[in-house]
Amino acid sequence: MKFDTTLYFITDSTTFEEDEFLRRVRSALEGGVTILQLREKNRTTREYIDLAVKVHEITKEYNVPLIIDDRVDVMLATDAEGVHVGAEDMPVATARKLIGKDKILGATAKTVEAAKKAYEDGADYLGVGAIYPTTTKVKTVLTSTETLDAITKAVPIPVNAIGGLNKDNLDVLKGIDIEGVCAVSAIMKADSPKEAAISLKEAFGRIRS
Ligand code: TZP
Ligand code: MG
Repeated sequence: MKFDTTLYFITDSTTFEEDEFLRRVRSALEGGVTILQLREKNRTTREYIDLAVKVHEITKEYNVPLIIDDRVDVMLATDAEGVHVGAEDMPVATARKLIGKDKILGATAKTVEAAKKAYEDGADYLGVGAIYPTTTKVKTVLTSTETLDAITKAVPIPVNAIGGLNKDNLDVLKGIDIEGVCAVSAIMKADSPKEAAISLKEAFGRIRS
């Protein structure tokens, strides 16, 4: 399936009522996010599926692929466009076997070796980070921009930077052949997710050119 990771929005619903969360998802899509990941850590399977169905209805309106974090079963149950697995989630090769060749499979990689393996095992894109410390609740360590650069050179699939990124701090990524940037809080917690998405996309466009 074709996809564009230029502006990869990862959601965090933890501090919002559902209506407000869905309103923010729509606002971010209005602002031009190109791919959206639903990332839920504290919901039951039923709740995860229910929310994914609602989010999927919105992403479909904007023709933006919905990626489900971690949970292949939730992706299959909702016919979302893809799934993203981290180092502690289902192995990339197993996920690929379960979802088939047409769904989008993303993986997290923090080293060149892990990146190559994820690619060989069937990942379609990689998320690499955290580039900066993040305030989003996540178990992660920092990844240097040197490692990010080396990963982009080691694999032929799109590589996105992630972690603490916002419209004002993308300069460290200049000259590195990333496909796009991932953001949670810069969009999710903005007064206007739409405006935040627009300015993040513009900022990335500037460092890329
Ligand atoms: N993986 C590495 S950092 C991160 C994830 C899921 C969270 C990024 O969140 P934010 O708010 O954009 O720093
Ligand atoms: Mg994960």
